Amino acid sequence: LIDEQAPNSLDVLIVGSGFGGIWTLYHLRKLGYTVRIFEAGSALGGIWVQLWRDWTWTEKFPGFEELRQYFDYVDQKLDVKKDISFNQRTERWRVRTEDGTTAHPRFLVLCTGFAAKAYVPTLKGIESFRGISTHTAKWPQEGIDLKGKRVGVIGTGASGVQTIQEIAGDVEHLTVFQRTPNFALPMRQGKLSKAEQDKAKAFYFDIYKYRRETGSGFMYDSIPKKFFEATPSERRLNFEDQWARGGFRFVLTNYLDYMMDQAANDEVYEFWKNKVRERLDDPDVQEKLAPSVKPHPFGAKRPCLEQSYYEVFNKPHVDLIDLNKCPITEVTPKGILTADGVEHELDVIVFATGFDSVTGGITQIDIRGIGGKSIKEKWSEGVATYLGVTTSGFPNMFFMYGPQGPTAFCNGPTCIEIQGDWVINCIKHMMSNGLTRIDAQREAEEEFRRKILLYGSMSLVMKAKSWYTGANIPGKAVEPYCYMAGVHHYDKAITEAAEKNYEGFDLS
Ligand code: NA7
Repeated sequence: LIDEQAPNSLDVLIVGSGFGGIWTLYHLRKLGYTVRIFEAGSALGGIWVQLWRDWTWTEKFPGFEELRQYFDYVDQKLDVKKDISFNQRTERWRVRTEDGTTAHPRFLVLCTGFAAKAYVPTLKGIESFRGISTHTAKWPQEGIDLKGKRVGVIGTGASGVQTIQEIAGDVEHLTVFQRTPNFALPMRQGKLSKAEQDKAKAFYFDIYKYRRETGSGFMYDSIPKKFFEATPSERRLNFEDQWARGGFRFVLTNYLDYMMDQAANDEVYEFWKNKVRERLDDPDVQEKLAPSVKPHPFGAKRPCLEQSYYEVFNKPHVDLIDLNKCPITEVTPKGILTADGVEHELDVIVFATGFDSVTGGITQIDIRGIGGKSIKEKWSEGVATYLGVTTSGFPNMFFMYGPQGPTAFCNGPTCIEIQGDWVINCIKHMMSNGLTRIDAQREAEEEFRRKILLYGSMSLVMKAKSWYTGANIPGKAVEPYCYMAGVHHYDKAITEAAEKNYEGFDLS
């Protein structure tokens, strides 16, 4: 630290401010040397000979309080505190991996992604199943050949949808266990030629720049208009256009307020429902996959992209079980028993049941900060971060694409570029200014959390039980886990904090 501030100016670095340290500091300084103590604790301490003349002890083996008073007295007499850096436990993380590898980095940056901890529900009899069971997080799993197998898929989130459309052509029989239908959007997959990409590269720079100026980090943005400011035919034409283009456009180039205005949201759903129903043969299946009464607002759960998902359900070897009407009673050695008494015989069960998202990847690591408190404990009642990149009490630790960042509502790479740049610039700032420690202030963190909750409360997202809100994991605090005010605003907010000399942080 000292060397970085003024190269070669430090004569002696002492570790520890106990008796020996203070003694040595005091005397070396009298000799005219430049001396510094690094002390792990936050006050003077240790064992030392007494400044005996003026000090009277009360006991032979003085207690903590008296020792503290004694050291205050020492400081008065010798004026040593000014040359001691407290809380200087070398400011490094101690990291140990499962295989025993250790590291002592100055900074710890968690790039664990938002879906690192798979979730499998507790189902009665789950251990008794004699076939193969697997989770989509492990997909594709070597050694599992689904050809000619009877396969059950539980869950119809993005992973379920993708798995179902991929395997439907291979398996002998497919049973899909659905709790909530997915409002899937047409992907419009297509090949990209080199010539096309070479042409686009000419304006990549602008694409990269523009993505940071949009609400969700893509190269397109919401229509800058409220839903009902547009005429019905204008809306219809826009919907058709975005639907035909495919991808996330239908939700991201929609009107500004369709995730806040229930009536607007209802109209978007109607459009979606009719498009999907056109592709389904059986009215019963239509009602299950695109119900007349929607279970939650459109877009309140992450819509996924599909290619042939709906056509799968027109095939005779595919069954769709509505778990709301007919829940799973138990897993049996042969398959899955549902409440209507039917035992669905299966060779393979695929759990497409999601993740302890956003926080799970971090809390599953035993990370302990100041005072030994684990991050899991800290976030057990609700997540608290400052700017979605740090959390107080865990100095010199950063994370990205995680809690309270735009994560769920952002194009992943854009989010990572914004947060990654921020973290890199912060570390650069610290290294070049001889700073060894950065920690978010509690108050700044609380204020940031209030904003996250406020933005969440303005959105229909909170009306669905999903990984966006933690409601998909039993016992997890239900609240908005991500920043919902838009990527451009997020970028601005975290950049401003850095520009204001890391406002809201304690740096030392
Ligand atoms: P998701 O989106 O969390 O989906 C999980 C699915 O599993 C969802 O359909 C759930 O139904 C279902 N589920 C969860 N628990 C159960 C139980 N106990 N019984 C029946 N069904 C259950 O996870 P994904 O892996 O698909 O996608 C995660 C993200 O990865 C995705 O959003 C993309 O961003 C990429 P529910 O809807 O809760 O009724």
